[in-house]
Amino acid sequence: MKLVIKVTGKFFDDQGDKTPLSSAIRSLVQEGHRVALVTGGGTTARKYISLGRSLNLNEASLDLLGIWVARLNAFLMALSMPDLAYSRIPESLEQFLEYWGHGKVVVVGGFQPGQSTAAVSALVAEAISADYLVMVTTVEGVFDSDPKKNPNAKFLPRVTTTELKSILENTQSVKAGTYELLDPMAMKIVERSRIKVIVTSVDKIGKLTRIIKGEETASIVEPV
Ligand code: U5P
Repeated sequence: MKLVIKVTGKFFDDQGDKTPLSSAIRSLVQEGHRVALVTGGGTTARKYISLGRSLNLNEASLDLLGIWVARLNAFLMALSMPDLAYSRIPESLEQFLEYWGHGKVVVVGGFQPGQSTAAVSALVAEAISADYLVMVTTVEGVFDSDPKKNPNAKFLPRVTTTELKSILENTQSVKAGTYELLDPMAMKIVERSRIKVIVTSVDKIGKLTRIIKGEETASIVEPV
């Protein structure tokens, strides 16, 4: 299968063990899957964006700071898998496809301003006709409200893009560093190409193989 794994930038926020991610990618490759990995910018991106705001930078410049941090996380992961991953981090979809053609895992951060790395992952998934786009987040999957704020939030094993849009509507923002699970651009791409999206948590990173087989609880987003 062709898989795009999008990992939240928050995964890179602390000093904890990062090997479960490279091990999971290694297992997927050993099972015969082709894998693209997309890394977010996390708190470091937000820190630079807020430094930029204090210097009165415009939104495009703030996005560029976020892109550079996401690329730094991508570079970290590529360096950690020298035998598996292509050594360069693509800066556009064209470059991604060029590197993908070499047959290795390609690790991606940001492309251009105006979107999040979720959009990058959707674009990449679309461009390679991925079987699944797996969004590895800080929560177990999709909930009907933010489980970090509402202890009664209900877990949704299956959700349509229409339902997800209305859940995200209140939290969605297009300011640098504040995009949520799927930004409007990512949503558009997922819908137009009917990309199958699985949402799971970083705690389950070691179970990616089982998640893809549907043997572990995760949320499936159905494009409508
Ligand atoms: N970003 C972009 N374009 C991209 C990827 C990321 O502008 O293609 C910027 C956004 O400001 C985003 C930040 O909020 O980098 C960090 O990415 P993320 O962790 O929010 O996905």
